[in-house]
This record gives sequence, structure tokens and C-alpha cells, in this order.
Amino acid sequence: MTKTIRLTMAQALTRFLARQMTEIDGRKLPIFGGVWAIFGHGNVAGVGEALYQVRDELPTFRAHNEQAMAHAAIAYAKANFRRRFMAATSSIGPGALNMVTAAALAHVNRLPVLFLPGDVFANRVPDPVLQQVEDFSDGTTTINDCFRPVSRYFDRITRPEQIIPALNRAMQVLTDPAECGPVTLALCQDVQAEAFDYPESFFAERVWHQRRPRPDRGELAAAVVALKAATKPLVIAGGGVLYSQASGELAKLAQGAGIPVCETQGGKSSLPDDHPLNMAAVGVTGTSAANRLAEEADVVLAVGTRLQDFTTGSWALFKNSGKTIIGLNVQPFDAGKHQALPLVTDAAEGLAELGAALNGWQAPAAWTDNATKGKKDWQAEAGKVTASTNAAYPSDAQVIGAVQRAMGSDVILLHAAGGLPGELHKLWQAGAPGSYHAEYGFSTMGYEIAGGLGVKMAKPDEEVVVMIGDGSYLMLNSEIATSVMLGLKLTIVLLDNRGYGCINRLQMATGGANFNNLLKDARHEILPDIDFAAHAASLGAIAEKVSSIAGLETALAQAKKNTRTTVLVIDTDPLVSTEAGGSWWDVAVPEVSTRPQVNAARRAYDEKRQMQSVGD
Ligand SMILES: Cc1ncc(C[n+]2csc(CCOP(=O)(O)OP(=O)(O)O)c2C)c(N)n1
Ligand SMILES: [Mg+2]
Repeated sequence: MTKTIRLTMAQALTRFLARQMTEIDGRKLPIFGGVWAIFGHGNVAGVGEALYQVRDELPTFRAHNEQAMAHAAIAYAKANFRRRFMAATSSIGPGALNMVTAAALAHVNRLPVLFLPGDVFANRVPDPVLQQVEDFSDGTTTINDCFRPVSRYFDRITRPEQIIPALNRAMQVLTDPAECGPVTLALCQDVQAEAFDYPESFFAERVWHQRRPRPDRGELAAAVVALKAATKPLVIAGGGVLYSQASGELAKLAQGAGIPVCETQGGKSSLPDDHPLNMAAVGVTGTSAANRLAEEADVVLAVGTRLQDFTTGSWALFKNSGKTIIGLNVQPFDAGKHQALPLVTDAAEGLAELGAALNGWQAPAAWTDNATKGKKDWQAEAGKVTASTNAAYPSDAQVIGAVQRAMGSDVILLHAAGGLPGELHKLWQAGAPGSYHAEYGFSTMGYEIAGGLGVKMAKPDEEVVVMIGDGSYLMLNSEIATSVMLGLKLTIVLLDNRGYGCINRLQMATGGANFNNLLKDARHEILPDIDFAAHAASLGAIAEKVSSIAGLETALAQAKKNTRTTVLVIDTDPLVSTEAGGSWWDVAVPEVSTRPQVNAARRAYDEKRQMQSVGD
């Protein structure tokens, strides 16, 4: 007879999670780095009690905001190149809904995270319970159905034995390189507490290994033919290169064939910035070195990228009408985009096989030489905009220069929203793979500090530097207190331009009046003068406002030595951004307006749209 153990559904869940392992560099480790939890009536008695039972093997962490704790979990997975991940549990209602934005972020960025929101009573006896949103026409709908479109796998557990197939399916999704993303198991409150005789075998230790699918022979042959016919080949390195830890294979292929490489936001740091064939950022926020090549390229080997509009310049950047795109991706959905020749494979395996099959073939030397020369030109441009200044209101680029000089490339630099992503994509000189952590799939304001916390949990020995605007800071800063509480030191550089600077610039570029972005342009009785340093200090951080670029560099040198989270605030200019590099981005301008500036912007917009390729 099968040996069984009588547990509640929640106890079975936490016991199972604690027994899932992985192997990294020969070391066996729990695949779940822990569980983030904010309790309420929807999870405290069930999941809360069950987490307490396993607290030594599966640590529970308390946060201040459910969205933020999920951001930390997601950043943890990203910093671990998806090899380890976390779960996040909330109560029902607002706590659960607070995690939906984070689920979407994980979905866009293809990152594994296990969401465990509480749900209403399966028996429906006490309905409507506190925080239950009743559906007038559908008795089976709860607010957790909001997770469906942003989950790779969704399930609602309405009987205790359902957790067995649900967790098996969850693990498959979380560890599959192609399917990988958020999994939501909505846990009915009464069922969390219900007991069942679970088979003991369900709790046997299990070691998960990374799957690396190799390319199909036919697809590989077609890709080789296409590449060998190229005279102007270009590689786009996306986040998939990092997730697959394929930097070595990428460098080998690029060097062997003399193919220049450019990087998306997600793929930046695939090669170190100083690699001679790394043209660095491509697209809307790209370098002139990369974008010049992108305009001409006849074969584009797109590796591990979703080809989002910032990469393709809204499909106006790649101007060679005879171009072929090779979609090297572990996910067929991405591999086949824009009529690409699909090459469905793990990045490391695919690049290695492609490199071998090229068999010594090389791109024309003139193309490669032209690329390396373009890079030197770009570096000279970048050096100018990041140089030190005495200006009272420095640009974001000048602050980036200071951070780079003070901290080097040997840190993990994190950002997500505002003007910083574009500036950092162009200008940050990344070091080792993963040292540049951009959340630019969803560009979620408020990811930065919570994300930094997750990175620090994954990489406790690394210096984690978070760069953030005043807008993002005000949206979600509460996990500064958590970072202090957990002894997880972050260095946070806060650029205060007194409003939503990048959207104000976009508004001006589309002919709009300065309206509702900078604080001074928003309806107000009193113009806010926010003391960010005092605010950060009140949460327990070491905080300082600096008044110059030189002052920032001095403060950063001290911050490096600090063992507690340090927040450095600097006033910046909201109107300046780096003009060098870059390409057009499709943001629809009104067709009619009483503003002549809008009409002029629309005429320019119509002209630019002519450059867009449709369908290919
Ligand atoms: C949650 C969320 N809401 C709105 C936006 C749209 N948005 C992008 S950047 C931005 C302003 C960010 O302001 P700040 O952090 O101060 O950076 P700045 O633009 O000033 O550099 C806004 C509103 C977003 N990306 N995320
Ligand atoms: Mg701002």
C-alpha cells in the first residue's frame, strides 16, 4: 500500500516546495530561494502556518507591499539566470491584486515566479467574505482570474488533492526554458486548511536540471546557408543569451566569423562593453555604432530576443529590404517573428552548433573593420556626454559617468523606468554577464528598489547599484526598510528632476504642451519640495543629498564601504537627454489638433512612418 502522510493542502504545498532542488556548479541547492509573504485572513492560518513548519528549509521573508515583494522575487530569478526562483503569497482581494502587475512583468520578461494568492472559500458557505468581489453572473469568477492573462500556468485549488498535479505542472513550467514565466496557484482559504492523506513519494527530494534543446538539423542547415550568403551580418543579443549563459559561445561565434554584435536592453552585458566586436546598445536607445550597422545589415541573427519596438526602432531601423532575419530562440513564438528563419534552440547550444557549421566562414573584412571603427567613434561621443561637470543641474548622462567612475563595471547596475533606461543602455559600460540588470520588458516604475533587493539576495557578495528617478522612487520605495531589516545593502542613486522628465520630453516631442508631467506643470497649490534624503533616512537608510558630480563621486566612494543601504540624492536637469545615437520610436501623434506644434509633429510622424517595414 502507498505510504501516506496526513497534511493540510498548505502543508503539502510548502513541504513540496522545500524538497525541490537544483544543481549549480556542482552544488546542490534548493531551487526556491524562499517565499515572500504578506499575510491576511486569506493566507495567515493556512499558508502562514505551513510556512512556519518549514521555516528552516524554506525561509519566509516579510515585505511592505505585495507588488514589491513579487518584484524582489522576479529580480532574484533574473539574477540567477532563471536557475533559482521564489514564491510570493498574499491574502485575497487587494493583496492578491497588488501582485498582478508583477505577474505581467514576469510574463513579459519570461521569468519564473510562483504566485500563491489566497482565494475565496471553495465551499462558498460564508460568502461574501471580507474582500471578495462578487460576480453577478458567474459564481466561479474571483479577482484571481485577473492573473490568467499574465500567468503561464493558472490553477485554482478547490480540493486538497488538486495540489499534486498543480505543483507538478507548476514545476514543469517554472523550469522549462521556453514556457518559463509566472505560475499562479490560487489557494481557496478553506482548502488551504483541509487535510488529505498525501502519498509520501510526492515529497521525495527532486533535483531539477536546466534543459538545453539543440537545433533541428533542417533549421540549422537553412540558417547556415543564409549566414554564409551574408555580406553584412549582424547579431542581436537578447536576454536569452544571458538566461542561457551563452556569452562564451556568442563571443566565439562573433570572433570566429567576424560578425559584430549589438545588444538589447535585456541582452546588455552578453559581451563585456570593451569587447571589440560589441557595438553595444541597438535600437531606439542604441549607439551610433550599432544602429549604423542595423540600417545596412543583410542577415540579422536575432538571438534570444523578443524583437520589441525599442530593438527594431518600431521596425524602421533595419532598412535593408533584402534582409533575412534568423530567429535563434528557445521559444518558437519568438523564433518565427517577422517571417524570420526559425532556429529553435537553446542559445548556447545553437550558437555553438552554428559556429561549428560555419566552418571557418568569415564576414567580409571591410564590414568587420567598419564596425570596429564605428565603435571607436561612438566611444568618443559617449566620453563627451558622461564627462564631469560643475553644472548645478547635471544631465542623467553626467550622473551615469560619475557612477561609472566611482563604482567601475564590477557592480550589478539595476534600472527600470524613466529617462535612465535609455541613457544607461547607450552609456553604461557593462562588465560580466548579468552585471547590467534592466527591467525594460515592462519598464515598471517601482521595480527598482524592490528589484535591487532581489538581486542582492541572489548575489549577496556583489555590490548592487540601483539608479532611480524621483517619480519611480515615490511610487514604490518601501522595501528600503526591508533591505535594512534583512541586512541586504543597496546603493541607491536617486536622480531628482522634479517630475516625470522623460514623459515630459516625449510630450514636447509630440507637440504637446508641458502638462501634468513635471511637478511645476501639474495642478498644485504648493509646489512640492520633497526631501528625499530625509525620507530615505526615516526608513533606516544612510542618506545624503549631494550638490555636485564631484560630491556624488566622493559620496559613492563612501557608500561602497557602507554595510547599510545608502541613498544618494542629486538634482538633475529634466530637459536634457543624450542626442547622439538613438533611432525613431513610433508614438502615435494626434491627426488633428488646435495646437500647431501637434500638427507639425504629426507631419514629421507621417514622414517617419514611411520608413516602417510592414510584416517583414
Ligand atoms: C507603473 C508605471 N506607470 C507609468 C509609467 C509610464 N512612465 C514611464 S517613465 C515615467 C516617469 C518616470 O519618472 P522618474 O522616475 O522621475 O524618471 P524621469 O522620467 O524623470 O527620468 C512614467 C510615468 C511606467 N513606466 N510605469
Ligand atoms: Mg524624474
